[in-house]
Amino acid sequence: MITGASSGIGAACAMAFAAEGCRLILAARRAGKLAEVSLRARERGAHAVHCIDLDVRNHFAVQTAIDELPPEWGEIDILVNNAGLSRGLEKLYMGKIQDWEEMIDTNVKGLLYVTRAVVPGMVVRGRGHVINLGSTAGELTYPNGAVYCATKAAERSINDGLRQDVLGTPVRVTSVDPGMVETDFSLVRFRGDTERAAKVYKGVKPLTADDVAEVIVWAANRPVHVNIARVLMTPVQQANSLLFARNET
Ligand code: NDP
Ligand code: 8X3
Repeated sequence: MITGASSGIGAACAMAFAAEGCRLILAARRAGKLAEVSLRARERGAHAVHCIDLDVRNHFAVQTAIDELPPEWGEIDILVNNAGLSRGLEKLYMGKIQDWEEMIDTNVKGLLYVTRAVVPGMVVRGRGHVINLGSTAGELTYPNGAVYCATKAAERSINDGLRQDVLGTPVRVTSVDPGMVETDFSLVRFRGDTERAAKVYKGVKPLTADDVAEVIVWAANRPVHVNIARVLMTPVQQANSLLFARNET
């Protein structure tokens, strides 16, 4: 099951797991985009695909979606907790409360809701792997991004806490923490301002969504006794969330 599978890293994960012949549950709010990803995933080799129109901020909807999965889809082996977003880039004391709430509700509470709905089944069945999307932003806060960075710092704590809480079961827990990845992320952050979004990637060859998906599938494909706790990955031109070597052009 991949949340936020309608674009970017989530859609790339759908393709990468499809190439492994997996059965995929794809979740996001934009049903049309999900249907396109679903079609491509089938062409790529997915054994079968089940799409769920889901807003992870709605606890009741998340729990119901998991509880009401058709029986042949009920046993989720791998959960990629990917749904997430940033909104705005401004000084904390000038930030918009609505933006903060959207980021916290999606990146922290949404991740918790999906985890709470899916992991009990993994524990009972004695198999499962949760792969959470963290970020370099969770390691080192950058100016004007305190709330987004805080959500990814929270992901880090939740990832580490869950790994401790499933200890003694065969369930694995991994955080994949990328730096700059060129997706719709900046377009969403700047609410469709393409010029401002393009500036984020100026003079840098960013990671692609496929680069991240490859690492996620790699973590999932380790032998069952191996748990990859965390993978921090950046473009070569990025050292951390603050330091870049941009080409002068
Ligand atoms: P995209 O904007 O391309 O994709 C975000 C996905 O999240 C979309 O599929 C969107 O689907 C989904 N989503 C957002 N809000 C909700 C919601 N309330 N309920 C369900 N799905 C939701 O960005 P990325 O692929 O880059 O982002 C994916 C993850 O990777 C995020 O967690 C992000 O924080 C993280 N990340 C991104 C980095 C980057 O530089 N791009 C770097 C490090 C981490 P829909 O709108 O259809 O609901
Ligand atoms: C996304 C990467 O640095 O733009 O998590 O916040 S960054």
